[in-house]
Amino acid sequence: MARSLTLAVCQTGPVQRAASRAETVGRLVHLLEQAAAAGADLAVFPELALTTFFPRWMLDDDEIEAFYETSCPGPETQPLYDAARRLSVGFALGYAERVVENGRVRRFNTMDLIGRDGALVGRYRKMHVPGQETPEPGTTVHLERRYFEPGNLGFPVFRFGDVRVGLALCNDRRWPETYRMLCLGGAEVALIGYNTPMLLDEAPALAHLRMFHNHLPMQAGAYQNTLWVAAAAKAGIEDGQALIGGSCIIAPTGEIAAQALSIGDEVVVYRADLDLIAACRRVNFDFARYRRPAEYRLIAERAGPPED
Ligand code: CDT
Repeated sequence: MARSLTLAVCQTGPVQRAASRAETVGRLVHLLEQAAAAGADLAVFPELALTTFFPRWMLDDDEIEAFYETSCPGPETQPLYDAARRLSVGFALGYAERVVENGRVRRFNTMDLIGRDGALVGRYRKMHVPGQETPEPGTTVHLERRYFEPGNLGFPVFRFGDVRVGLALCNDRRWPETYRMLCLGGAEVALIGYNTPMLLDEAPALAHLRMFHNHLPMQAGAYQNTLWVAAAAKAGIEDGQALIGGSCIIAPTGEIAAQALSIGDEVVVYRADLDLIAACRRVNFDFARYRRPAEYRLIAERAGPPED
């Protein structure tokens, strides 16, 4: 029997610092309702979907707490989980996670996968945390490394019904290892959330390639790993900074099947044919037959090329 999963990318426009959680969660509920009305089974929201992209600022310790969730769902986010159950649509939500582990406060850039019943299916913590700990002259101020530890949960693959789903966050989408780990873990679908600044102070000459460099690695990742990719941006002018849109759903052929056109709140829905994965594997990617893992040792041993 043919297998499919109807995916929804719930792009959001900016979430300004002045916005209340209730207001933002209300927007997300509205997007989930649109996704459900279009027949979606599973929706993806952006990275840090509940707040402004606060790593663009140096903040005092007492200012940062407001951006983190200490439990998800919490009182302010519960309506989104209630909506999932009411609509019978799952979702993936990116947010800033603050957790106390062994008496130590830890902060992660996190995405949760939520089932159609509104309950947690699984959690992913962003692996590739870009930027700096303090502003560095000549670079876009991007202080994720100040506010988040690198993820410590690996690249898990979860069951959403009978479909295997993996998660990734923003900068993760630029690294081929992300998709390969998800593929080798059995994922058929990768859900990605992102916040990507339009301008690039470290290399202004490359700024016009921001959208190309958004889609290129996701299309390559989908194709080379025979995955469906659904990626949701937080887009538009957020607290004075321009973030790119370009949210999309990509087939295992590497083709963009559907794409957002705006830089505001927008839902894009596409029925993903999961049998296309097997077809793509037949054409080129019979992994078990052709891959040479023993010859790829350097990938696990070295972070980068030798420096001589
Ligand atoms: N959120 C995130 O990971 N953004 C990065 C921008 C880094 S610019 C210093 C990205 O890869 O899109």
